[in-house]
Amino acid sequence: MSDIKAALRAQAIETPSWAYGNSGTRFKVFAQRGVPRDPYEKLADAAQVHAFTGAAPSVALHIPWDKVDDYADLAAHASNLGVRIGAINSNVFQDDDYMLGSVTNPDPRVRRKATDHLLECVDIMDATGSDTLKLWFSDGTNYPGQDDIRARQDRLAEALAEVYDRLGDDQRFLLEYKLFEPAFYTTDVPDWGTAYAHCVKLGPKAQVVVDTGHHAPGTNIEFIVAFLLREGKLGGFDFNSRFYADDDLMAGAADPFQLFRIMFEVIRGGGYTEDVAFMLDQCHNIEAKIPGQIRSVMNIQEATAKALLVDREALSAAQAAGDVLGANAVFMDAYNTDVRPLLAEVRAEQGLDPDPMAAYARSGYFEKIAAERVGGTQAGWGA
Ligand code: PSV
Ligand code: MN
Ligand code: MN
Repeated sequence: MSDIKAALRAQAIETPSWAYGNSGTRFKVFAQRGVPRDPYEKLADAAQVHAFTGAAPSVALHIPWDKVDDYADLAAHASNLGVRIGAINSNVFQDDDYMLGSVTNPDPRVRRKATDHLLECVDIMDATGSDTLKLWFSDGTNYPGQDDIRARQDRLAEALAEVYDRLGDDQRFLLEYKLFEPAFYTTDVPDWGTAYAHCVKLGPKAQVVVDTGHHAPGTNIEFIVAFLLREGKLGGFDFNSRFYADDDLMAGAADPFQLFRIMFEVIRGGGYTEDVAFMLDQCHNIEAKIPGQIRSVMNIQEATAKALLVDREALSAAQAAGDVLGANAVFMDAYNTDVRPLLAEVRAEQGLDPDPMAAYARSGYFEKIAAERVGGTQAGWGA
């Protein structure tokens, strides 16, 4: 049990700056009180999540949503708050020029502009000390015949190679895939296989990131995780929940069993190290944002604790004996264990309140920001 506790204490879950701002759907953004007015205040809110969970020491930025004049100063601010800058997320999907694509656009001028943005993100990594660049491309087409599918892959490969060559020795990029949206006919990086193939060609500093909301319904995500880990190509996760498409709901809310199965494969595959980033990619449209992040972190911790509890020896023995029901029972025993008391104990041993949700609510932080901050910004999504 002491091993399990140590593993839980070591877990780090990165929260996204955009989770703290106002967000919504294309129908309506419901503004909340006390939301941050700039990236500095987003970091302050993220620091609260870390303060109450002890498990969220880094914060992902999204550029240009988090554009500031002095990134080193922003990183120093994070450090003063007890957190650090995590992945730099590029944004080549919210500019008029990108209507027909960014790095895969048929127009070389637009491709240049998009690639330059990605290179600028590497500069921001240098300035903030971030070691990870996250690349998601909304590129694709809406109609058959609209553009040459193969030429778009060539353009993508060219841009990725340029960014790859710009990375420092201790930097990497994670290529994110998504089945569809906003492109509805072809998407240029629609699945893990496409992302994987590009990353393999480029080398060890290119890895795949799995956003749990980016698959067709029914996709076995834990298989993808097992496969990518086996190939040394799993760079991390964008965790969130989905009921229908890319819903960006709280991790572990829609399908905690799936989250457990994913965490089991991470642990089984030797991916429970700092090489595999556990990031949240969520928006809290109707729920409070800081508590929404705290709840998400706790949900991931619970899935992780259950996955760590799987009796691997008993499981292997049952598997080797071809004992289908026995193996499944070992697996389900772990999943059906109530790990909340264990996690409460781990927190207490770390000097934290065993109930982060209640402790945050009692802290008065929300009342303070609601009074101080007027006119918070939108997260970028729903803008
Ligand atoms: C795209 O749907 C995505 O998952 C990418 O990670 C973006 O950068 C992110 O959403 C922003 O929320
Ligand atoms: Mn994502
Ligand atoms: Mn997404």
